[in-house]
Amino acid sequence: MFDAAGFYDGIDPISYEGPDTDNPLAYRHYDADRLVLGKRMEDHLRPSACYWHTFCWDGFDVFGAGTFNRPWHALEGQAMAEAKLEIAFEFFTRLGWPFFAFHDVDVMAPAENMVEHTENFARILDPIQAQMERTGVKLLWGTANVFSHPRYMAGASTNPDPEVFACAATQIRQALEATHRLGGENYVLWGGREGYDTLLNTDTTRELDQLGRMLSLAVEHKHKIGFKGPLLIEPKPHEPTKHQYDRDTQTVYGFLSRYDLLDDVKVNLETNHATLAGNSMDHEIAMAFTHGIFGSVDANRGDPQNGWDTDQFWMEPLDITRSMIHIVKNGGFKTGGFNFDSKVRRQSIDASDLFYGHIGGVDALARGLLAAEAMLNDGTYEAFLKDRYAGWDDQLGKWIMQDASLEQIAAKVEAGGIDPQPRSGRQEMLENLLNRFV
Ligand code: XUL
Ligand code: CO
Repeated sequence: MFDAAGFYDGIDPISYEGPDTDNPLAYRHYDADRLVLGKRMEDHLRPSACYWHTFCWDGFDVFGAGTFNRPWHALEGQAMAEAKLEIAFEFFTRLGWPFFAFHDVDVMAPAENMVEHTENFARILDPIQAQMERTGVKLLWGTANVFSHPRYMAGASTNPDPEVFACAATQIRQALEATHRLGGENYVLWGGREGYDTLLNTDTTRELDQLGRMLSLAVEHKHKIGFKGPLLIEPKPHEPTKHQYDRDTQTVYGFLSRYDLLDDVKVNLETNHATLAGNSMDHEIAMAFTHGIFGSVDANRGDPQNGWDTDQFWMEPLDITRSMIHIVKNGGFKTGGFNFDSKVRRQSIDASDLFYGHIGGVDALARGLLAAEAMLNDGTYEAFLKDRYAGWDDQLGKWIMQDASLEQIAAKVEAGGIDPQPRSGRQEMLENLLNRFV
């Protein structure tokens, strides 16, 4: 019998001890039951640990082999999958978080072909359900990995070969049904290789239609099986492909409008993807709310000195607070949460390092949430914004937005009496205000 608890020897369940504790294995700010703006902190943050970085990755990178000593990696097939499952749920319960997230291939015995995939994935669902029932840990989202297997090297939905599309559709069907059966709250589609490496071999018109077709099929199936949660596209501009079609929130919004998918599909925004696209995370969040497609967040960060997806734990107080303000003032998560699509560094080889990463990450989110609460309670920020746009709630603003023609507007200006006076944008004052509460 695999000794899952043994892997975490000496690590007790993590609890809140407050900002002054010197225990590195305790929460300093994440206090699940603390009320923030009338809601429990846990219900604001809805933290979720991910399966792939934490239990599947062995520390390999493009220059070297795995560095982690994870006993379950030495096992094979179903025994490996079940040992990993035990390890994962020991971790989730020690963290005391409400959610986890997985890809089909993360949880199952490895499969060579689609027939094996179908069998192996089906075989792990009862054990997952049993662990969820035993621990009360819930599924934030499920997804299908349709980017790692060599068959997907030229894309899944956007592959030039319809047989590959069919395999991806099969995985998506199975993963969506599994997510539904396990009570998952969302279903995610990250278009890992839905893009191109060179336009010389790519028909972008066909590929976008294929991507639209896959999404429409998934939406239809979601309704057929009665899955109530949203499908979430996860924007990313590139990596592994040179260009990914789901570039950023505004691009995804255009795609969803074009294929008439706005009722059923939202976005899962990842910090490191936003920065790779040259956007800030608060930009992506603000745009998602503006377009009515905010779904969930993959919390992590990149490194400003290298241009790839390093998936580090998100530890930037100002950045987190700016993002949190937009989430909180727009009503927060509905079905989404903060999924930690984050991983420890390759030299962080111990079980304790997994805890340090997740403890620090959720503490940083908690601090950001408290700072956002203070900033919103202070009122200066929202009053400033209201005042800045007040003209649009007055007569002239309403008339322009609702009734006037270009001719009428011009006639009014030409008659004199309209002479706008410049007003400060107060950026420094607002930045100082933010810094005060962080
Ligand atoms: C890859 C990434 C994925 C998705 C799920 O950059 O973020 O892990 O979150 O497929
Ligand atoms: Co992600």
